[in-house]
Amino acid sequence: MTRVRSLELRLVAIPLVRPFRTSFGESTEKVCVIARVETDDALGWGECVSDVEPNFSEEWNDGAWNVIRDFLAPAMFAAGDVDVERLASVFAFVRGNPMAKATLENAVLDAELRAQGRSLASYLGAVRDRVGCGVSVGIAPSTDVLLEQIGGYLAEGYLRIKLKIEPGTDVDRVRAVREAYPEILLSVDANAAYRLTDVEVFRALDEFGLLMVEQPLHHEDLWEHSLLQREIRTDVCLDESIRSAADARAASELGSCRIVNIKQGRVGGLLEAKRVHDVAAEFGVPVWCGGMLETGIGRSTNLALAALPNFRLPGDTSATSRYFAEDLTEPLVLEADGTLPVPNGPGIGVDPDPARLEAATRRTERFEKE
Ligand code: OSB
Ligand code: MG
Repeated sequence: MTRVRSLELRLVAIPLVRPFRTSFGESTEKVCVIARVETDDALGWGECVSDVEPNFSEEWNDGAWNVIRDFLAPAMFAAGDVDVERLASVFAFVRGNPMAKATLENAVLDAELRAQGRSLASYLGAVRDRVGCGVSVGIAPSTDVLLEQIGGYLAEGYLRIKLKIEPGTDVDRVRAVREAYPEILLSVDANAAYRLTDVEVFRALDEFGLLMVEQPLHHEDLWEHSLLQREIRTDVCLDESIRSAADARAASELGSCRIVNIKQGRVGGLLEAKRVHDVAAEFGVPVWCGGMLETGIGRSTNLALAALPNFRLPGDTSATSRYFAEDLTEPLVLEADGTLPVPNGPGIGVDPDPARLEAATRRTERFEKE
């Protein structure tokens, strides 16, 4: 049981080492909400995976901040002594808003585990101490620039390359990458930019031996994904469409995908993420850990999750240098074998550097239990 005494929210901003473009927009900096909770026994940290605009999902930073301030934090304080495994039910009166809910659940869980001296990885049931890393490569200004970027990532040792695609910047780019690198593990992520009538694009992509095609169609359409999956050989992987373990079950039953990308924030936190993992395992569907360009706080959380047994493919959690010149935490550094170590200290196993956190902060608000 944990009693949260106070909550501090910060909006932080850190420049990205290069712009990151997807089918829904471009970012040049990482801007996110960081929660710090203080319990009777420890401090805990949680990073919200929402972005500046509601384009990957319905949530966005200012919205998440207000939902936490006006609904989730008051409910958490009113609940008093609360078991982190019951926190989701304390928050259930708020419809949706998984990223905001996950932020507080992560922070409370981190505090609880720090108080016990136990690592998040051990709590979740980790079976490995390092995690295979891929890179998600944004839509580049040209094919030459893309090939140069990929060459750099492969030289660093990354085990899988994921290309962001959008209509018009897809088959030709993938062909060029495949010709340059015939053997690499390669996938694409459309972030819901296509329609079922674009099936010819995916038939063309079938020729390149891709590991998967991630979220090709509308985020709310499991049915159309099941139709597309029947029409193509490449495995469909769902990201945006999977918001819960129930969605994972529906998608598996329907045959909407053969692989699931798990992002703990997208599904409302680590406990639901573990349930998604378990449902997928039940259906023989491999999962891998996605990312949202998190700082070291969120990426350490992801590394613990990715140590569970059904995370069978390299994930999107990359080293600090792929995102930031300076992170909030000590840099996470890629090992020679293309892995990142799973943090084994108490809780998420890393701490934000106070000076860097302060320098990155644009706004702070504190809430106390009455
Ligand atoms: O769809 O997986 C995605 C980043 C922001 C929003 C959505 C996605 C991504 C990525 C980057 O692909 C993954 C990462 O390096 O964190
Ligand atoms: Mg994705």
